[in-house]
Amino acid sequence: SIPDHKDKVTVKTTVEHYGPIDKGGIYYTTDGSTPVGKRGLATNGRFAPMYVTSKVSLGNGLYKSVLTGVISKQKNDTRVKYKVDVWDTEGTGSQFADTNSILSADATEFAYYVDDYKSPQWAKNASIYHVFVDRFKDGNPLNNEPVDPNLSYDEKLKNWMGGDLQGVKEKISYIKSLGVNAIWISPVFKGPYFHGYHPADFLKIDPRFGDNKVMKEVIKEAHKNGMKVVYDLVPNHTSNQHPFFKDAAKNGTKSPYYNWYTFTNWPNEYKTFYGVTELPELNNDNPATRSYMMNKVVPFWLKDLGFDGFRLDYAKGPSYSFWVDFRHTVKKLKPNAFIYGEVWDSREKINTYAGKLDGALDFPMQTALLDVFAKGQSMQELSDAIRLNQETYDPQYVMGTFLDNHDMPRFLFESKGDVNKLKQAAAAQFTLPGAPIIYYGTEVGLSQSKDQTTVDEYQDRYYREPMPWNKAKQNLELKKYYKKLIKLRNDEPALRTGKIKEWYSDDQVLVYERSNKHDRFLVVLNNGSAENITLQKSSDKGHEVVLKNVWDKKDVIHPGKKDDLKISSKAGGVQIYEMVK
Ligand code: ARE
Repeated sequence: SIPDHKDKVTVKTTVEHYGPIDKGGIYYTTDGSTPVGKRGLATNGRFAPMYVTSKVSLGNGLYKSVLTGVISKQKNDTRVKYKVDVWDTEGTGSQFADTNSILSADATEFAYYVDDYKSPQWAKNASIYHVFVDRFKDGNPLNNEPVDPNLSYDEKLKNWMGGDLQGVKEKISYIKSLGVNAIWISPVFKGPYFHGYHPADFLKIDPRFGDNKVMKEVIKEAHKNGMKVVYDLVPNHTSNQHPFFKDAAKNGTKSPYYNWYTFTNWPNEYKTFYGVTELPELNNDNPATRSYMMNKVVPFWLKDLGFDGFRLDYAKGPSYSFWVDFRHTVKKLKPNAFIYGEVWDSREKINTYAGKLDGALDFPMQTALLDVFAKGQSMQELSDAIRLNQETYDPQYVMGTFLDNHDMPRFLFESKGDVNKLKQAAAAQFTLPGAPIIYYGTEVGLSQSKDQTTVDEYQDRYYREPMPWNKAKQNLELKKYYKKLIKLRNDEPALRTGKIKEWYSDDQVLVYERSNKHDRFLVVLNNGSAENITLQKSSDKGHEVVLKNVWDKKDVIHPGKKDDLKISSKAGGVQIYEMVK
């Protein structure tokens, strides 16, 4: 916050942007509300003009400009919230996305210009199936890595297990049958490991996964079935086996790739991903690296192979500047592509990527869903998570909601195998805002054979066990339940993009409404024992409300005109009603 005694604060912002800008301004509020405004008109709070005081070209049409403006405030306004907007004289430029910051004492900020962005419509309506290629389906046994058949299962889990793109292709109809409309494909870069996250070549598919031809067939098949396909891109680092890194480590400053990495003490000390020496971090702010990423890597996956977007691995690694450029590059090639980041961090941090990216994975929501349903924490935590999401995330930002992924214990393992808890969590996931993601196998009850008890370097192997294709090993009832949930969401726009409003919450029960102009749904989640709850009829002003259970379509509740709405919630249950007047 800013010192009390000041009544004028100079705000200096450095903005990276495409094309010309010559004007700017600050929208600010002092009552804690989020400032809203555009091109000089404040919707709430106040507006102060800013002037461009310097401008340099960064090449490729990217510029860096410094803007200065002055905010006037009352003596006791300590929590000034503001956002900066820049545009060109014709008013065609748009605004940048770092909104809602709290003014600090020096009020100097680095901001990043993005288009007045809109996330793709399809992404807002997506349900995504997350495939981990090596563990999904072996479609071509001829490309398997030979692994000693005498190894124990636990040892095998550390190695390549045969899943490949041919297998994904064969299972497109299975994925389609679940009802989802998008697939996220784990990395298949050429590289040493089965998970693909150690790229040794950004432009080659590892032969153990397949080749360009089968990759294109996967995408074509998915498209034929009305599904989008998103690739898991790893822009932050390469394998230390990557020829670029090997060259830099061998030839030092004589190597053209020396500046592609950050050597702190050549050749053995360099910046890495999380201290993993096998993963030297790329210096994506180096012009040659940046240009390679934008002009070679992005077009390869998006245009040559035909992906519909990217899940961006460790998105908080590369700079904001990189993401501004990335967005511009992607949208120029494919305006409708969806780019969402893995920013495993707080909501506030995640939201700093809004506008640079279209969306992000919702780790805070995952934590809440896990805590409440698998671990039996208070339902209040979910209620808070929903409210904080509403308050924090940019409305255009598409949040991918999930219960588990390849980096964490499976939900069903955490719930100690309690399938009912998984069903509850999934029902919440599919009736909450965001784009729900299903980690392969969750829908058939895939869990873990073991916990990681001895901490070795492969802690995560049990999060990635093979998909059980044998129906005898699948929980078919659970699969049916998942299909029902997905279908319900597909059928009801209100559940996908409608508003959310909480009606009631206590430690074990949460009731919320999802609504749009046409439809209203009421979701009752109970994490404990049966309860009778009375909902205030506030918005229904004495109208008669009929609640229709979405599954059996029976009218279940007809409260009288003067009554409040009474609902009995089932122990450990989920009830979803359509509200009919
Ligand atoms: C391997 C072993 C692991 C071992 C690790 C470190 O398998 O058991 O712990 O090495 O020695 C990929 C592979 C992993 C592999 C890793 C390194 O999938 O199997 O691990 O490469 O070789 C942070 C990052 C987040 C990252 C997670 C894992 O912020 O971006 O850590 N997730 C992505 C992918 C991973 C992938 C990589 C990044 C690297 O999804 O699969 O790993 O490309 C807190 C922090 C988070 C932190 C989180 C987990 O909550 O806030 O920032 O996430 O804990 O550590």
